[in-house]
Amino acid sequence: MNKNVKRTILGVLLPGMLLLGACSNSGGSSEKTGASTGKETGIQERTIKAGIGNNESHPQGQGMKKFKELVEEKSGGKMKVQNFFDASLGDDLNMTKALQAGTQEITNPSTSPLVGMIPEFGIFDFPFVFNNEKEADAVLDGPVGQKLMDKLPEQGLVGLAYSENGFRQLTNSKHAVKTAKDFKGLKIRTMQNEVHLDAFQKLGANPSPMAFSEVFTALESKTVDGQENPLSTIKSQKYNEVQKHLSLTKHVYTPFIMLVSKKFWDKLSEEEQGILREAAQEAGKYQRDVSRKENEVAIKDLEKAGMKINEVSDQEREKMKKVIQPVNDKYAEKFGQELVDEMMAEVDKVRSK
Ligand code: KDG
Repeated sequence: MNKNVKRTILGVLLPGMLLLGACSNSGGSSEKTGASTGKETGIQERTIKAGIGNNESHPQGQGMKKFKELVEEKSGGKMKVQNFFDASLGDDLNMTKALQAGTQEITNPSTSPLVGMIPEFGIFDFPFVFNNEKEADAVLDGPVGQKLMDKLPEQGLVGLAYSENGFRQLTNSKHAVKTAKDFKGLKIRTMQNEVHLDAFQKLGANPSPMAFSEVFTALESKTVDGQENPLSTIKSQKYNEVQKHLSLTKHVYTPFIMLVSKKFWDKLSEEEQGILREAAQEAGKYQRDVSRKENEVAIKDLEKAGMKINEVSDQEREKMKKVIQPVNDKYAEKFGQELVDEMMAEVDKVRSK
C-alpha cells in the first residue's frame, strides 16, 4: 500500500480510535483509579501516548525510542511510553492541540508551527541567525530557551527539553540555487509559519505553507517545485525520489521541543514529573548527537541516490541574509526586540570564544 495512503488512513482512523479510548479511560493514560486525591503519590501504572511526525529511523524517532527506554527504566516499568511515528496521530499542530485537550500526553514538534500559539517561538525561525549547532545549543539551553518554555503552561502545555530538527536545506526539481536571485519564481513548500512565508516571499519565491505529512505528495504531483528541511529529513522522507537539486543553503536552524499535556502533567506526582523531565533531557542530548552524525551520512547517501548537490558560499548566504533582513526586523518588533537582542548576545558570546 502506498505510504501516503497508509499515512492518510492512520492519520484519520487512529486518532479517532485513540480518542474513544482516551475518553473511556480518564484522559488517555491508564492510571490506576483509587481515592482521587488530585495529586497522585509515588509512581502509578501509566500508559503515555507520544506522537511525532517523522518515522522511526529519523533522529527524531530514535530520540523518542531513547525517551521511552529511559522513562520505563527510571519508573521500574510502571510508566509505559507508546510511541506513534510518521504523523499517525496527526501533524505537529493537531498533536499539540490534542495535548491541550488532554487526549494525548506527549508530542515533540518543531517550534515553528507553535508560533500561532506563542509568537515568541518565531525567533528561532529567523533565517541566518545561527551559523552552527554550538550557537543554537547555547541559546536553546540558556535563559532565552527557558523564557520560551515558561510561556507554555498558559497554553495548557509543559516543555521538558529541546532537541534537534536541524539546519534546513533547500531541495527543488527545477535548478540549483546558488544565489538569492535563484529563488525567484520557485514554488516552495514551507511550514505553517509566518516568518518562513515572509522570508521566502522576500527572496522572490512563491511559498506554500502545508503540514509535514503532505509534503511528499505535493512534490510528487508537482504542486510545489521544492521544500526545505534538514538532510536527515530529506533522506528519511525519500525526497530524492521526487527532487533533483539539493542546495546547501543552511538558512534556518529548527529545534524540536518535547511537550507534555498540562492536564496530564498536573495529575503526576513530583517523582513522576522528575522521571519525565530527566528522561526528556537525557534523550534530547542523545538525539542531538544522533542528528549530527546522521546529517553527515545523509548527504553522502543523497548524492549516491543521484541528487545534484551544490554548496552555497558564505558570501552568497550573506547576500541572502541582507535581502531578508527587513523580515527579521519586522518580526523582532513583533516578538520583542529585547528577547531577540538577548538571543544575539548569547550567539555573540559563543562567537567570541
Ligand atoms: O514532527 C516532525 C516535524 O516537526 C518536522 O519534521 C517538521 O521540519 C518539519 C517540517 O518541515 O514540517
